[in-house]
Parts: sequence; C-alpha cells; structure tokens
Amino acid sequence: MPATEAEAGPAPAVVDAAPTPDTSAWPAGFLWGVSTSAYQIEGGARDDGRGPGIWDTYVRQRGRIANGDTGDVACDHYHRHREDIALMRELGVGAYRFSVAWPRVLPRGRGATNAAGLDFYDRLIDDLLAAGIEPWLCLYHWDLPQALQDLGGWEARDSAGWFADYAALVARRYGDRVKHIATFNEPGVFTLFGFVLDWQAPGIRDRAAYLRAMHHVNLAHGAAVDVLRDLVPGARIGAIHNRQPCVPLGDQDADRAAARMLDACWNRAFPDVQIDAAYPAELAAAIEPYQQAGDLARICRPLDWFGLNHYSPIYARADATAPLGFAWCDAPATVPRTAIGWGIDPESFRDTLLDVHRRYRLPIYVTENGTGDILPVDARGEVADHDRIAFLRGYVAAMGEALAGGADVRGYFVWSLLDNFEWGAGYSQRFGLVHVDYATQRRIPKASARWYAGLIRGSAR
Ligand code: IFM
Repeated sequence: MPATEAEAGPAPAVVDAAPTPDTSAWPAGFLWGVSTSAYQIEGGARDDGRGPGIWDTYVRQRGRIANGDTGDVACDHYHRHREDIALMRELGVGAYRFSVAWPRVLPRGRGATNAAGLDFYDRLIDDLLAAGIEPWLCLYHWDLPQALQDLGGWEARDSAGWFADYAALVARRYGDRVKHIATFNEPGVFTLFGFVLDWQAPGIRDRAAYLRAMHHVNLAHGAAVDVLRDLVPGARIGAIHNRQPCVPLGDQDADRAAARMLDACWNRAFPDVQIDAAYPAELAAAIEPYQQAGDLARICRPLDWFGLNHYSPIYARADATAPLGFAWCDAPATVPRTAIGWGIDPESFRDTLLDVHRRYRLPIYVTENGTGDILPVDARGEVADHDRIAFLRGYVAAMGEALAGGADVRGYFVWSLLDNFEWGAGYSQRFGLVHVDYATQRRIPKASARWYAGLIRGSAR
C-alpha cells in the first residue's frame, strides 16, 4: 500500500517475515477480491431520497445494538467511494463485491425509483471499471425497505414478486457493465437471526414466521434468477451462502440432533432447494404448509457459481424449549479463538470447501472470509493486526489444500475492505483490512492490507 505506507511509516518487520502461502500451483486467473455490504458502509441514510430500511428501524429500538450504534453514517462510503476504490487499487484486487441498497434505489421497495440512488451505483460501477476492478453485485444484504416490511416483508408470498421487480430494475440499469450478480447474501443467517433468534432485523421470534420467510426468500431467489438470466446478456449468476460446520456440545443423542437441525437451517435450507430442489429432511415436513405446487421448480433455477462465506465452526446443544430445539452456543474455551471469540479452524475451511464442491458441483467463489478484532491504532499511527494476518494466512493455505484435493475454487474475497457496522455489535468489532476512524473518516490500511497486497502480487501470473 505505497500511498499510505508513506504516512504510516515502514511496515513492522514481522509482517514482511510472515510466509505467504505458495499459490504457484493454483489455477491461472484465480480471483482475489474484497467484500462489503451497503448498510454496513454506505451511511448517507437520509441523503438524496434514500428510503428507510428495516435496519434503520431496528437500530433505533432500545438495546438492539451495542452502544446504540447505527448505520446512519457508517464509513460514509456513499460520499467517499472514490477514496475506497483507490484503497482497492493499492491492494491490487481484481474484484469488489458490494450490495445495492434496495431502499436507496426504490425508497418504498417498489413503484417509484430514486434517480439519485441509481446514479450512485452508476458512479461506483463506472469508477470500479475504470480502476480495472470487476464489480460483483449482490442484490440483497439484509436491508429490506421498511415499506415492504410493513406489508409483511419476507413473510408475505408477494415478496418474491417484489424482489423480482427490484432485480429487473438493477439488471436493466447495470447489466451492461455488471456480469457477476448474486441474489441473496447468507439467507441462512438473516432468516434465523431475524425471525427466530431475534438478534437481527426485523426482530421476530416465531417459528412459523421463520418457515414462511425461508420459503419466500427461496421463491424470491428463483424468480430473480430468471429475471437476471433474461435481462443480462452473459450474466454469471450465483447466490451466497454461509457454510460452517455445526458441532454438538454435549454427547447426548438430543445434542447431535440439535446440531443437525442447526446445520439444516444454517447451511442447507437454501442451497439444497436452490440447487437440488429439495428441503433438508429435518425441515421438509415443517415447510410443507407454506409450499404450493410447482414451487420447488420455481426455486431451483440453473446457477453459475456458489458463493461461500466461511468463518469458523458453530456450536449447538439441545434445548427442548427453543423454537427449533437447539440452543446456539459460544465456541468452547478449549478451541483457539479470535479476539471476538470466534473459533479458528482452517482445517474446517478446507473440509467445507471440499464438501461444497462434492455436494453442489458448481465453481466456488469464497465471497467472505476474515476475522474481527478490537485493535486500536497504535502509538506509531499503525494497526499491527498480526492475528488477522495469521488467520488469513492459515485460511488461504487451507484453501490451497482444498484446491489440491480437487475443489473447484475460483476466487477469494476478504471480509472486509473496511472496518464497518457489524450488525448487533455496532462498531465495536472491526473486520477491515483498512481501519476506519469513525470520528474523522480517516482510512488507515492495516498491516494485513500490506500482507494481502503482497499475496496478490505474488500470485500474479
Ligand atoms: O459482517 C458480516 C456480513 O455482513 C455477513 N457475513 C459475516 C460478516 C461478519 O460477521
């Protein structure tokens, strides 16, 4: 990162000493990128006609978000996207995965469009292309327009049509320049956290609401794939799924069943239907009342790639009082953990890549991987995030093992370019390669940014 290294002084020696995984045997053209999402970085929440989304509502409910943080300003990317593209250039990434804020382009979710909001993504896309960075667009990273939530949100079957119409708007507007498009980011997460565990917007704790939302998000995915295929010549369409091994805590049969149920909800409820037209056995009977004839065929539409987000294993134990029979548990103290308590287990990343390759038979792009910390800027004005470097090094090496084992992995995107609004944790957890001083909006590339830039440079062939 030469431009900012000058400000920050030379990188600490330990960074240079860190061995870079050997990528010389990897497929030519392997894509390196970074990911973000709209609500987490854009800010400009009330600017230029953006409408309210469910997260604008949720963050204002008392006690929902650490420190009462909101995404109102976030990283102010809405006004600073050029500076952020310059950071990407310094990293040397080939692609940038971002999401469109549905409430910015359709303030009420459907009907009248917002010209200023649409213009913003034109500028972003054009500036990315001018910088030689391929835009990868995700339609939905959790920010449903509030006006649609007021009509039932994902619990309403009509949501599939609303989403297809929104997809058509995006396809017509940007499809001449954007070819890699994903429908949803992590449907397994936002439905479970938003409709059962009550940890995210819209803040519901109801099993039936969850099952309805699950099926309608799947229908919306299928409808959007058809629209994108029709409207975007040469489209490469995918969906992005979290995928984490689900480990039972406790040695009872009930604990093992609880972990299998979490696995069905978290890992399989969406890709199994979208790619193989079948709900997991654990959910099939429960979802039946919400299905209509022909739905599985509506959902299962041909896809071009599998977007895989992976961080660490997750843990469950039996809880007969919980809506789905499992209690979500923290990683046990015996497991190596990150500064924010997530397990560190590169081998499970390797195994997950191999498993997804065997199950779904699609080219895989790792659309998120990375780690959160709480590291401040040090006295030298630097962020010496050696734990992040060690994490990324281990996970990239594990990806190399998966490639050697036959997994068809075509690219890897670090989560995230910038520190950003980490949902319920607000700004208390930092996932960026680039530190953001939220008071001044100053960006400071961390040691990990230099490490990642070196990895990308070293992989160029
Ligand atoms: O910040 C999130 C992102 O929005 C979705 N995947 C996991 C990241 C880290 O929690």
